[in-house]
Amino acid sequence: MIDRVPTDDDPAQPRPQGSYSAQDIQVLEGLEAVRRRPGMYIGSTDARGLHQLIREIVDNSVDEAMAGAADAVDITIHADNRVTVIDNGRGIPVDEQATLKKSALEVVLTVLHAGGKFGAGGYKVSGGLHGVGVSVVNALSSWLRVEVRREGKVWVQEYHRGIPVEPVRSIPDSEVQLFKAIGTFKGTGTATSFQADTTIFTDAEYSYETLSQRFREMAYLNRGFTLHFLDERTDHEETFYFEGGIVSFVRHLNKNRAPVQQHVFFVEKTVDGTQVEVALQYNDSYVESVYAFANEINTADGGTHLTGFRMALSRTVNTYARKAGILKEQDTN
Ligand code: 0RA
Repeated sequence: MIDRVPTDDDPAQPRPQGSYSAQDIQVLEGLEAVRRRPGMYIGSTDARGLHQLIREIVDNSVDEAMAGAADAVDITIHADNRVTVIDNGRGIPVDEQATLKKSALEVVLTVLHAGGKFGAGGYKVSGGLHGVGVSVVNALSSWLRVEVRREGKVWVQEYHRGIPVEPVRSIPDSEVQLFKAIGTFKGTGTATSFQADTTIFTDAEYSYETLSQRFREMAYLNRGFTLHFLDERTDHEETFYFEGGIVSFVRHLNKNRAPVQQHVFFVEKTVDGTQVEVALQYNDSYVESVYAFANEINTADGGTHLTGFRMALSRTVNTYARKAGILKEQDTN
């Protein structure tokens, strides 16, 4: 049952013009389901879940980068704990979505699992822990504003607890808020600003360290992609960009150790639509540092990608050692 359909005597609830269609009611039910059981969508409502909100938004920008359509994202934590994320991707489509007869932008922001399904095909590669999309962040925000730069115009929509305050519209430069606040983005892109709902999250403080670490990792995993992070609470600011991607990551890991070879070994291959990258360098210690990722997620417990890599590496080293006479045929591996 829905218990949040706005009524005339409920002025606190924003409400679109006109009457509710069955689809509107489905949207409201979806948002309400997220608000009733946030843990099912965002993992938890503590600090971890709170940080996951930012991650969901930034992951969308990284998806644009993986599609070759964006090369930068700008993340700002404001003094009032509002968060703004701006990318220079294609911008979320704003044209009317055929089945729902609403701007695709509104659909992406309000319909669960609607992200990435519009326009020219979905994303082939997609990062994200839950991958639940921006509509979940919207449902769990007391306020959210999205601005899209596309086709020479800026489009906007604002929401309260995921419910649109007004239809998507294009705005004159004088009404642009988010892109202007950062200033450097021209062309196309998406800017999202949100305030996490404090009635849902038990923790309201973003941790600079947690976010900074994650953004650094994302920069290693997406070579050539720039993440700029500004914390207006403290004026701390960092820019992450690694031309070498995971090669830079391995160099960073071996920074205080003695590498055995000068170069970091790197291989990249796409097999049956699955892209694999490996970077490796030996050092003079006896402890190994292995970091494996799948779809941008650190797979700390390993998995078939890591097992397969280890097997292939051992086999290759053993084969070479036998050929080179370092191992005799009957020697153990
Ligand atoms: C759906 C389709 C397209 C782009 C996006 C979504 C998109 C979503 C987000 C979220 C944050 N930044 C984003 N940038 C893009 C493809 C659009 C096209 O084909 O022009």
